[in-house]
Amino acid sequence: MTLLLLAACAIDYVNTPLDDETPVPRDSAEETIDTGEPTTRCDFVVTSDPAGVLQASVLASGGLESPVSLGVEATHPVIADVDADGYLEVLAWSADRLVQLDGDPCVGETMGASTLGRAFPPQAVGDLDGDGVADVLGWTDAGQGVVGLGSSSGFTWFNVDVADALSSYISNAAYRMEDVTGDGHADLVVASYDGYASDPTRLSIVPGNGDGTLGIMIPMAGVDEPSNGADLWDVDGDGRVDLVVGLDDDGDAGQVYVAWGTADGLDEPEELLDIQPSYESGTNNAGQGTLRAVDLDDDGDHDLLILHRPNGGDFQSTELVRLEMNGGFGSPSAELMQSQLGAKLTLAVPR
Ligand SMILES: [Ca+2]
Ligand SMILES: [Ca+2]
Ligand SMILES: [Ca+2]
Ligand SMILES: [Ca+2]
Repeated sequence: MTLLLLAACAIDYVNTPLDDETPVPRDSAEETIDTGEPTTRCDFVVTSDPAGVLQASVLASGGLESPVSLGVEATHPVIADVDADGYLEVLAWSADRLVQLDGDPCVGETMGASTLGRAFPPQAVGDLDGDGVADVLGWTDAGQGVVGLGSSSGFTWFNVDVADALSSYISNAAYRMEDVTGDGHADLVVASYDGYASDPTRLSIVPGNGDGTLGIMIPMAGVDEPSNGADLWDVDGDGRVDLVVGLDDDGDAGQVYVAWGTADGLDEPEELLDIQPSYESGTNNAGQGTLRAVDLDDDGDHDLLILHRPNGGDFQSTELVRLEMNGGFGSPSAELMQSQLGAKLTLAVPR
């Protein structure tokens, strides 16, 4: 794949509050850099280094600053303000426990990890109960769904049934939980496949009830190949949330699909882009990865971040590229953001 390197846009990054609340300043002694500005808050992206240790890259000036190690080997990171203090936290899966990393990398703070006493990797983040505070959802190895409702006083945990949406091999949640059924309540979307090689992806919606609980799984049209990445956002700006899903090294390696949002669901997926057009069939090619959407250049629509193996083989050569999604997709240009990332499928963006 030829990467067209785009000149970084000289746009000052503007912090986007997650809600209308004024950030609560924390103990100033925690901050190692005095910016001279009012309380600093920013967004950052989490990937991992070749050893699988999480690292944060602050979003600034239309791109990503150099990554800073978070000192914790973990997978399945999600980023959201789960305690309503105006600062982002990272939830991740480390040493078989759910951990929360606190601290603001935007002002040079070290993010410290604490164990939440739960044993499931985060899969998705969103506001399931509509209280304005981000919630987390995941499932255990045994397929038991778990929801943690975020609040200023900590999480409220309970089990949910997501078993019908999962497969015995691989199941990936769309990173964000957003309303795709049109009732105003955030929903879970799951992409799962039953084995390696060219098995198709089953897609399903597990509708949210608006109180954190989930309803009966709704199957939707799937795609022909395995999928390891999925995210929900309004790609074409028509006011309806869309599903972007794909990225495997088998079948049509590197293929990404979009399922356009309808009034009450998601349309049949269609081809969106292919980051490995040199591989149109076969198994174990380059292209396996994951994807997340984030507005890197603060122009109001999201860019697509794709973490993938451009050369096949192990994940030592994983790289992160940005695809511009200006009001749709057209022929996306790719800009290399980071290379030589390690652990596979470790990519989180602010909810
Ligand atoms: Ca917070
Ligand atoms: Ca919530
Ligand atoms: Ca819904
Ligand atoms: Ca849309």
